[in-house]
Amino acid sequence: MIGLLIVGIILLFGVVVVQIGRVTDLTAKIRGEEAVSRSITNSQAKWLMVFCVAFLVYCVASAIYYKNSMLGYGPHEAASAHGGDIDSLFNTTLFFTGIVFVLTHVALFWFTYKYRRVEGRVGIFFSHDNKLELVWTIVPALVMVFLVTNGLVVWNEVMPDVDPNAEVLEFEATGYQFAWDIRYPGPDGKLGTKNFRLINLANNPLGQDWSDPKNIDDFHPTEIYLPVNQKVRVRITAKDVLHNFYLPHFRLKMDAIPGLPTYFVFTPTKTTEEYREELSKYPEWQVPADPENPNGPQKWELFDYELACAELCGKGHYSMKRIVKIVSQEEYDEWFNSQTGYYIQNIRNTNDDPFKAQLLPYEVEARSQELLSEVEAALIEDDPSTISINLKNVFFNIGSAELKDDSKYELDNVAKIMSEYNDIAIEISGHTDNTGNANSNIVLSGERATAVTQYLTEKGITSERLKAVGHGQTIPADTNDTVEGRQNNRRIEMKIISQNL
Ligand SMILES: [Cu+2]
Repeated sequence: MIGLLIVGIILLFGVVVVQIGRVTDLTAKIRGEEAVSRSITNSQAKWLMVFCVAFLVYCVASAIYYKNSMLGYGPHEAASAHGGDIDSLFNTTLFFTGIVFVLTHVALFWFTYKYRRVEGRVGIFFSHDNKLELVWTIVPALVMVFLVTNGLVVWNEVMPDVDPNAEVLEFEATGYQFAWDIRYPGPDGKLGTKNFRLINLANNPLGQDWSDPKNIDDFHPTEIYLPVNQKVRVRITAKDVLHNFYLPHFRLKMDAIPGLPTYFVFTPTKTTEEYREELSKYPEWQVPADPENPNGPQKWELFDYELACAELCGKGHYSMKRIVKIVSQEEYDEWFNSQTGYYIQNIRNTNDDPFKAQLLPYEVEARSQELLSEVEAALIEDDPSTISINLKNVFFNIGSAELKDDSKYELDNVAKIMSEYNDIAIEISGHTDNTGNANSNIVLSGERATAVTQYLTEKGITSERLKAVGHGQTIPADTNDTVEGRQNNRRIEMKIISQNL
């Protein structure tokens, strides 16, 4: 129906044009061609002047009307340290190009009016004018030199990379069709190495080399958190086609190129909360975020900085959005500490783990804390000797009392705790599962317990504070019917047998 109406309107418009043409022809015949042509020229020249004024007024009015929606104006002042420089660069350019824009338009339309066809007036012809040539070459050249110099100064301030040894928070953004993979370096502060040949969509989207210890704590968060006023270096890269890492509120925009990391260093200066505060002062943000729910949160309350892709990289391009949160250092630390490494979550102890049978430093550290709190918990009991503490990761070669190398971590922790609490004595007990001869199990478990106390003596704990016993299979901790149960039964335990030595 609407289509039919449109066709009808177009047809009618065509008829009107043809009719006007006919009427003009007829009047021209009646009044003479010359007179008609003169009157048309005059009215066209006047209407063009009217159009010029209306157009310029419209340009200025729309700029003023939409001012608060533009980056750099109203609530949208830059949220980064360098952003103000870029904004003032834009303003300077806008000032000069604005003057030229107005002048050329006024001249264009004024000339069509002033030099409209007038009976008997002839144009002046001249082939060359040195003065004119000089003016329109030198003036734009001077303005260009000023703009380019200004631009170079800002470029040099905004673009330099950081000193390789500088304390800077670095994270990595990898664009792909159609999302960003974000990677943070974890507590070691260093991003692990990558190799594109290792990329595997199932459990290694970035191709991290798991044999590099720097990769162990790297984590892949869903949101980008950054502490306010902290210098940040983003390593920007891509996996498939060109993307563009764009943080409009921070005036940061950098191409993401497959195979060639680019960098951008910036310092966020406004927290998300502060930016929201700023927005809340403007009426256009004081409206319900969801028009269907007038009592719900207002638009400014739900504002978030965002990362977008500013390259038309494919049909899902619009979905390359990530929330960016700028928070205080305390909030950042809390968030940072709640993250778990990608390796720890997805790779540890799988077949892709090159450290499968080994203990890793973070595990040793975590176990050290755990053991200390188990000992402290036992010490506040009325009778600590009722509490058996299972010593984890104490391993022996099969059928022998020879300690394996990995056992030293746990035993060193025991030695450390005993030096700290230098008034306690402990009993080390050995236990086995029910395979083999019961008596020889008692002997073996006793020898293993002794091997442990011997190791502790070597670490400087006096033998009076240590007692070794072997219980063999007599005190099982689990069932002996499953492999796992038997494994739990083969163990070394520790008990605090006296305090205040
Ligand atoms: Cu993209």
